[in-house]
Amino acid sequence: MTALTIAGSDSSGGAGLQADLRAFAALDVHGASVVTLVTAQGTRGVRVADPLRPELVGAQLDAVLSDLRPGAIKTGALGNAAVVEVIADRLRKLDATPLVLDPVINPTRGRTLLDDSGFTAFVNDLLPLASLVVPNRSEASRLAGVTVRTQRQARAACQAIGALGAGAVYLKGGHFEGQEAVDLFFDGRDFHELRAPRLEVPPMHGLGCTLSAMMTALLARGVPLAEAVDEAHTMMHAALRQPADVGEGLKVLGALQRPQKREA
Ligand code: PXL
Repeated sequence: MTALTIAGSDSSGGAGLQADLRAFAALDVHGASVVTLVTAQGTRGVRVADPLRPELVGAQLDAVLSDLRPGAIKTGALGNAAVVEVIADRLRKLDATPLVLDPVINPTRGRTLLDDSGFTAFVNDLLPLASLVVPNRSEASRLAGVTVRTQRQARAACQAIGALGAGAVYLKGGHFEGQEAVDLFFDGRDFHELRAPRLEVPPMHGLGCTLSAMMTALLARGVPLAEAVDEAHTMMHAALRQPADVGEGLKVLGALQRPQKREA
């Protein structure tokens, strides 16, 4: 079983394609990786983010897609419009491969990972191809063009993102209720809330990449979408209990474990 990540390199290893490959491996899925941009960063923040030439991104995609058969594909940091367009061009030609978009715009600390024209290209060219988009609240606000603070706004944002062409939306931290952290999954028709006890976690790096990569790996294994988001949510919640201290700045996730072996 193979999944493909199309994402940026994080030299600290906590996020980006390094986090994606680690999540794929935790779910016994072979990872192919197409690099879109290279960052220079430790755990304190992104110092440099440099997109690759679009031809080089296209050549990687052609090499992978003409040979390997990923069961699911995800995107992460994409950099600029030229890179987004070359990816959309190649993905448009695939039919029925689940596509998960992590709409990475700004890292927790440091330089932007998608410029303004890249954002426009992302909305116009990639969103309509997506099976699932996995924004945080600020990304959802930007995509939907509405502020996302309340539960009602979170639901409206999911519907607006669906109307832009995405098949489903998983909004991280859709709202908070007392002691619970609630994520919101919109399957294109109905809303589902995924609840977990709210944890006191230190500032961390790579959570969004890892969550969307776990979903992608499960889809590659043939797990249906609603089960894949639920299982990834459970795995993430368990992993959040063990932050790893690898540098002076943000913590990263420790061990990733699948709760129990299932058939798929
Ligand atoms: O967490 C988002 C992210 C994605 N991809 C790369 C990153 C980051 C955050 O720093 O560096 C390459």
